[in-house]
Amino acid sequence: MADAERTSGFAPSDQLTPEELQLATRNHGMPLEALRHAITPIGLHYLLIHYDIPVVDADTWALEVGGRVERPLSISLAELHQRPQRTVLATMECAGNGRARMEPRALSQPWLLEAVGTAAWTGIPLGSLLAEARPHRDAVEVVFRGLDRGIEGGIEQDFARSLPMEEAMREEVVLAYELNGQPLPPQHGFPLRLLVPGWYGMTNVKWLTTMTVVDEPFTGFQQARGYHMRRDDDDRGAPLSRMLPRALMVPPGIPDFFSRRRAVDVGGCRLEGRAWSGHAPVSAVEVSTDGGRSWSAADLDPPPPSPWAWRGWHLSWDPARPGEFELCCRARDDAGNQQPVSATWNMGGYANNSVQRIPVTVRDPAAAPGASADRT
Ligand SMILES: Nc1nc2c(c(=O)[nH]1)N[C@H]1C(S)=C(S)[C@@H](COP(=O)(O)O)O[C@H]1N2
Ligand SMILES: [Mo]
Repeated sequence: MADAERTSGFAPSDQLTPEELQLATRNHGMPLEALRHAITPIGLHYLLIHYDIPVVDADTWALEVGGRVERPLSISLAELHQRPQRTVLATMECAGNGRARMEPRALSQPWLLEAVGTAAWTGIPLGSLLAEARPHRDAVEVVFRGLDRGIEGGIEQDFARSLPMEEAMREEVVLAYELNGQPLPPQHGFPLRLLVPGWYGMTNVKWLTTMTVVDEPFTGFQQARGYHMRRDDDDRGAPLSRMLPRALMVPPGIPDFFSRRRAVDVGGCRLEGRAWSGHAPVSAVEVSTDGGRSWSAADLDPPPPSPWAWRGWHLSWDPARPGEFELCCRARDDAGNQQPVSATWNMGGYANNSVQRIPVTVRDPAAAPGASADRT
């Protein structure tokens, strides 16, 4: 039982396994300098694909809506395009973001901090389609099934997740066929994906093929086994849903190629980044330049155009002398959730919103290696 439940075990603390590297090269993160874009350009948004990316023929594909409904539906992509559309700007973060920084580290996609992006998703409101299908009174959830199939925890499955009826009917939930004004790229779920603003990434089922209204909670692997905050093998754990608050900073200055350690010149420096929470709007961001011993309030940019998108922040920093510094940032939301210095460990390495730490070397520009050569 313990072995079947455990998807893949734990990693040696100081070595990346070949399997983790294999996943890391398939599923890329958003380079943190792309935090400068309010809307993440296509190709810089992070990617997470459990199995293989399906190739879908848009002419023969149809979305099937069935189960506990009075009017089952089968809708082609062309028909979906003719319905009233809605665009939602939303920040999406993988529940496993930060996993590689947990100790011991769960063997899975080894995210550091980059499993996030913000996009304009266009499609049809899910509620309108459900209303048309007329769910029975006993409906409790909708199950969303993707076209991708694989084996996980020893179980062969289609990627599938469910949502309670009342969440599915929320007005911001869409079935999206466009990303930033372009048809969904294959890797982001062409031709149609679910988008539930505020929830962790796994909720947003890609390559959607069926939606089934059910009268009891869905027990599929991704719903009942994966994505739970489990302390040990015997713990069922609480299911993950909405994103906890997190602030991220654009790493300042310039990087060393291999270590990516930052070099910043003595003098003024603008620290900036973005922060989000799936529970409530971000109310504050604080920055530390001394490894978390002291904190200063950052200035928040005007609220984003959508309550589901991250909010920009900035703070000027004047490192007056050369030396070693550790920059940190943390966010709070209106619901009173505060980003912890160190998040609670759990078996899947989920929801690790521990504060970001960026080691920075502040240098005297005149003494910097190569500086004079570049400037003449
Ligand atoms: N069908 C399907 N949907 C899926 C997944 C998947 O593997 N298959 N991955 C999920 C996970 S874990 C995340 S974090 C998001 C990632 O969406 P993106 O790749 O468009 O950023 O998609 C979710 N939807
Ligand atoms: Mo994810």
